[in-house]
Amino acid sequence: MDFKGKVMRYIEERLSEDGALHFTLIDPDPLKMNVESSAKLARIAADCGTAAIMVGGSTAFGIIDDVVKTIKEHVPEIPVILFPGNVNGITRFSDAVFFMSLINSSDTYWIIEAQMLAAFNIKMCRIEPISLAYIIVEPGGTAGYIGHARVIPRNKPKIAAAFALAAEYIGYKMIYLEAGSGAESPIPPYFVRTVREAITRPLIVGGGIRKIEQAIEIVKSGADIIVQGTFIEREKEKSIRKLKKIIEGIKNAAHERKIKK
Ligand code: 1GP
Repeated sequence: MDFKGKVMRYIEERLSEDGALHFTLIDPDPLKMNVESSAKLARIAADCGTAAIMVGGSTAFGIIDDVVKTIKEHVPEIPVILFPGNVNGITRFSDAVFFMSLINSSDTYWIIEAQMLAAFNIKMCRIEPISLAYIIVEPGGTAGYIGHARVIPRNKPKIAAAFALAAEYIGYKMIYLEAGSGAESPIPPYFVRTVREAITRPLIVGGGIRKIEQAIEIVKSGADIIVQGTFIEREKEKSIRKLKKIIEGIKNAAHERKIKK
């Protein structure tokens, strides 16, 4: 399917159909993944019902072109969205890019300068930019360290909510709450709820989500999109049954949430 220029519309349509979605993050770090294993994981995730494949990571380099091209060949039915860790995380083979700004960084490079450096490249690649405010919460992992984030303490959800509301007022299309890839525990439900209540734009939550109960609680608290990377990477084929259940759980939790409203 051709998603060129239609990815944000696809996300909005899927959100209005399903209530909440699951995205799979593939980190094409050549030290742990190769082109074939990345495409295989993407295929497994799509078979389980994930709604999009995100490709990127803080330390990804080198093989991004081949990884995205191969994923597109093996998984044509859902979009591939870049999740770039830096200006080198762009490839013309993807459908869209999260044009993200790490809004709680203390370094202007991660807020607007990397974006300035990448903007014309994205225009020439003809991939759809989807503006996204990226907010890193404690512990923050590699993304927090590399991005000079002033990580938001877990007992200060109002700070994150204020960042998210400011991002919505500025005009970002989506808000992403990140605990850091591989975080010991995901962002807690009360934290997600506080941010949800402040904003109307789609809310993405990721980092450390491994169990169905965690995904369900986060959706019940108002997340629109759950991102999983490490869990799928670690479990590989073994994740199929569990991942199907998690994605079903997300859908059911969103349905319940809708009825309660
Ligand atoms: C990281 O939020 C994503 O950017 C996914 O985190 O790898 O912990 O699933 P995990």
